[in-house]
Amino acid sequence: MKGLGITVNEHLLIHQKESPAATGRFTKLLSELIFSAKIISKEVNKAGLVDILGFTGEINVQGEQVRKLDDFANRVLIYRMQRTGVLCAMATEENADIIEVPEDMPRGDYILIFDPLDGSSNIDVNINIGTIFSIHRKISDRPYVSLEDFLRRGSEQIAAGYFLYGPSTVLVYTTGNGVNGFTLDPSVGEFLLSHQNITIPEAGKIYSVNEAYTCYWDERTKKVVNYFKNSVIEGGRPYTARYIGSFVADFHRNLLHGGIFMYPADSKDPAKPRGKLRLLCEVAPMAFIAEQAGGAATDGEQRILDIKASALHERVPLFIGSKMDVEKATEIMQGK
Ligand code: P6P
Repeated sequence: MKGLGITVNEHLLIHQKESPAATGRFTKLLSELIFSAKIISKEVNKAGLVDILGFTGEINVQGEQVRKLDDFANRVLIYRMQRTGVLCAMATEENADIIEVPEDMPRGDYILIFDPLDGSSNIDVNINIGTIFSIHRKISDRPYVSLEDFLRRGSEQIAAGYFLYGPSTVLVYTTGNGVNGFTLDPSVGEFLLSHQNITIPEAGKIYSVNEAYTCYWDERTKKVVNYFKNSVIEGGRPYTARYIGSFVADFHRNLLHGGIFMYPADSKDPAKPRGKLRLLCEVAPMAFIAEQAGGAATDGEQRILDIKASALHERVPLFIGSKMDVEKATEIMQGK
């Protein structure tokens, strides 16, 4: 019937045979992620009205001050995802170590890695923020979970996605068979299919990078940014700059409209020479989505999805978005 949208679960059932990952257990996992996101979305949408803004006074493993909403989102996801019965362990950007599902709870062989609330520096000023998730299957045949089960290549992901909390709450995810977007209809509390088979334009008109760090970049990085900043074609300028400072929001805009997002290596923080974004909980899931939508993602040298993580909170430089733009940036970074 026209006007009745397709829910996420209906979409999963329709496409279950096409996506080996889209099993009943995966549906259960995604449903619990969706329920968690609905809880988080409700708090985000009333953040200015209740005492959920500001800081908890703690410092997370990233050395960042933990915001109350970050902590809330992290606790909701850990609590709910532990009870799905299909996970054996998880890792979150907020916690130093992996979190095994307690022995007294039903367990499965899925592994979940997530950033509970990315872009949290924007929370207090009402700018879009998001939850990013990555799903792997346990590989070791040992009864217990080890760090080795987490230090994987992005190409091994079973699924990846994000929730974007903004004017509407949007879910975008892939199970390796294209990318689809769903928008939460608060009146019925369901995510309805709103962006079917998302395809990122081959070449974009947007470049996203924090140019305040120019003085910290190497010469090749400066050359890349100058290419997008100063390209001229007949009829004017091919690119415009857009940078929200919230990765999920910047990525989502470029995914739909085309463009490149860059967070290059820089020398501003000796503790983070390879840039700020985390491979496992931010970069690899977005790279999976970008490639499934016909785009690309590299660290300036190699394909993101080929990088085998060497540490749980490893950071990597990132060039992600429209295929032609990422290829151009990577060529320049490689000195071609
Ligand atoms: P900068 C948010 O804190 C975040 O991790 C990403 O969401 C965002 O893209 C990036 O940091 C912004 O970092 O250094 O430009 O403020």
